[in-house]
Amino acid sequence: MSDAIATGCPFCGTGCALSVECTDKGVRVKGDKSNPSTQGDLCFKPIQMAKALDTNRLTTPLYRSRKTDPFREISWEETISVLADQIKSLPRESLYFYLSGQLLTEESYLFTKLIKGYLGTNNVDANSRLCMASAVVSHKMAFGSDGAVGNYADIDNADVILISGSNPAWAHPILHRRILARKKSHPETHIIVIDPIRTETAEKADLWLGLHSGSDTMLYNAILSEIHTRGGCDSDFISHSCEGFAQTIDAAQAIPYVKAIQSCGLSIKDTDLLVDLFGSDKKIVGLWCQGLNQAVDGVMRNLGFINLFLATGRINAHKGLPFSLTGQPNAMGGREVGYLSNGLPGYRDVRNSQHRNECEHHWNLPSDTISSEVGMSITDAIEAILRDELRFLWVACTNPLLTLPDVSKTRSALLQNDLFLVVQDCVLSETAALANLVLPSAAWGEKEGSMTNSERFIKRVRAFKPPPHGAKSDSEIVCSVACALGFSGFDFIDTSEVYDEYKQLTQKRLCDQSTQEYESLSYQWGGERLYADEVFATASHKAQFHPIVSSALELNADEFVLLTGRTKKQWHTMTRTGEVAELLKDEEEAYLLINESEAQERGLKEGDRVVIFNKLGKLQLPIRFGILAPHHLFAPFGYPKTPINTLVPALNDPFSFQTALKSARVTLSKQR
Ligand SMILES: Nc1nc2c(c(=O)[nH]1)N[C@H]1C(S)=C(S)[C@@H](COP(=O)(O)OP(=O)(O)OC[C@H]3O[C@@H](n4cnc5c(=O)[nH]c(N)nc54)[C@H](O)[C@@H]3O)O[C@H]1N2
Ligand SMILES: Nc1nc2c(c(=O)[nH]1)N[C@H]1C(S)=C(S)[C@@H](COP(=O)(O)OP(=O)(O)OC[C@H]3O[C@@H](n4cnc5c(=O)[nH]c(N)nc54)[C@H](O)[C@@H]3O)O[C@H]1N2
Ligand code: SF4
Ligand SMILES: [Mo]
Repeated sequence: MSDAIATGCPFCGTGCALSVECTDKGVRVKGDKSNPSTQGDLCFKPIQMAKALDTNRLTTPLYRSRKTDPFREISWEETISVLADQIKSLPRESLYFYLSGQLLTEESYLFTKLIKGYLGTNNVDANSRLCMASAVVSHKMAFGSDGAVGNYADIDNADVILISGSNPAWAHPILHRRILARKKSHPETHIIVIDPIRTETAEKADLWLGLHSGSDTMLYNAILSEIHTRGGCDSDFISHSCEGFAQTIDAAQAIPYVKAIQSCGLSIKDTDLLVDLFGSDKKIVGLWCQGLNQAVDGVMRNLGFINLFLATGRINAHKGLPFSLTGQPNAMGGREVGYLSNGLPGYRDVRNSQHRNECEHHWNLPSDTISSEVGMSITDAIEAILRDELRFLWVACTNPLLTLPDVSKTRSALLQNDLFLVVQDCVLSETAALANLVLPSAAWGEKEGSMTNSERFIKRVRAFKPPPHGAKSDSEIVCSVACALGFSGFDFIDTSEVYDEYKQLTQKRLCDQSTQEYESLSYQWGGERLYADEVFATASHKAQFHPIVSSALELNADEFVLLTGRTKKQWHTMTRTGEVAELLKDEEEAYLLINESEAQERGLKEGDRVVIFNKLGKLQLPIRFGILAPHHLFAPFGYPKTPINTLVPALNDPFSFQTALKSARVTLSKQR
């Protein structure tokens, strides 16, 4: 038996610290009790996934010059030269890169250095665009910088845990366990869930507010205006530490409280409780995730929620705070290294000349090498591919065919004759199957680096087994390509050198980790919670209120809102969790959740297969009964046989360019 290796979970942004042992009977995953962030807790996903680490692995690069040809196995040497030749032969405006919040920090840093520094283009984005972009923008607008404010320990002594657009019972199970532990030890704790679906989280809460999709802004404005009317705002905090309150309260009062609450589909009795709680001294921790982020008004939903906390002086350990939950294990790290199309390492921005200079200097590059132009977002890049403006797309650690909106549009773009598609993945994903060049990567457990979780806690990720022969780590692939392009600055001996170079770029930035040692990384940057001194990262050092326009749901007769999201045991496009029988139990195939009464009105019973359709396409799914707001349906995304994004249009938030993945409109018909 080998020694236990301390590492981190490759799944959700809770970021549990794990201890892994390789035994004669296989890989054994336990919690790492010495980790201060998650204290040894873990759920069943990493335990079960350990059984499938070697299943379906790619072990050799695959190449074809035309997408209609069969793949041919090629050597790594040839692979790197084909890739470098492609990059060299094309104008840099026609290159695009699409990364992932599942890459390790060092991997995202290397990609960012290569693309933004050495290739001089910001045409790179990550799947965080589909996930956290609205939260990033709203944090910058409200607090002056990206970075989640809260701390898991805030859950442990909260009086009220307000969860909106988030189903932690499924998506952040260890945080949910922590929420339930608080309730158990202090039964007077209020757990309140705002979600159109009565999810498992809502089921286990004290109060479920089943609002209509699209009415979050209406709800938060109404609550804010009512708190104000009843004298519950913290005028000292507002006047000393904030700006913009007057305009914000004006906007919030535009629609009378009772009318607003009714148009959300909620009862005054329930929302009155929220108003009272916000007006009290109780500690309220507000958690949110994709129900607020993935919307055409995702930034406004985030800001509307944050406004409630600012207005009542809740940005501290005593009265609580707003705490945005991150989805992927290292989306936080990716944001810190600046992998989105406007970012640079250390929460810098390509539009800021000083930021560009600092990075150029650190990378030994001439001034003005980094472009000041924000790159295209991934959904704009898909359009640009269809217009033949982009000719090269390198996808790493994400499966966009199934997870971007409008699957037929994405498929047409990826299949464009003139697009050279490179996919770096550990298995032949649906996207990799369309590629010109497939780069077999090492996976979790086979590579080294670090990750940052939702509460800004950084920890090491370590290898406990070798990769299958022929697979290379993501870092090694990027460095080999950079060297083949003739770039210096990528001859790192190991990932510790990469981290050491990166961490210097965080010096004196909000996400400062410059004094940390790679080997023993176990560090919460920013301390327990950000802005503890009520000095914010904005120019005026004050937090900013933003007026929010209230909106409500409008549906045509016969139309349903199709909510989409996760299942409890599967991970996105199932490339790894789909191989484990225990994780497929009850989740083998996608389903359509519908209210029983609405199904019965249409003569449908549980298990019947129905067709849902809109102008983008149609899908057939078996129905399950659930409890949802009227005229709402739910289906999980990521199931390759029934890709739900076939029906989701590419409609984006105008500030964050995040897609409204949660609110497709569909019509339902009985299968013929
Ligand atoms: N098991 C599992 N866990 C995961 C993942 C996984 O694939 N599987 N993925 C991880 C990732 S990357 C992410 S981003 C997180 C996502 O974590 P969550 O955001 O918690 O999960 P979702 O299922 O996407 O959506 C959450 C809820 O938003 C609600 N919602 C939809 N529309 C609205 C609305 O208009 N208003 C409000 N208030 N709520 C709404 C939905 O009904 C749903 O219950 O999960 C992470 N954890
Ligand atoms: N309708 C709808 N669509 C959604 C969402 C939704 O709620 N509704 N949620 C969105 C959100 S929040 C997210 S985060 C995205 C997620 O979407 P994706 O990131 O596209 O989904 P994954 O299945 O996680 O894809 C990860 C890929 O990386 C590969 N991989 C795993 N480990 C490694 C590794 O170490 N190296 C490399 N190179 N590859 C590896 C896996 O095999 C897999 O193919 O989906 C988005 N799409
Ligand atoms: S809660 Fe998330 S991070 Fe923790 S073990 Fe489960 S999947 Fe992994
Ligand atoms: Mo996500």
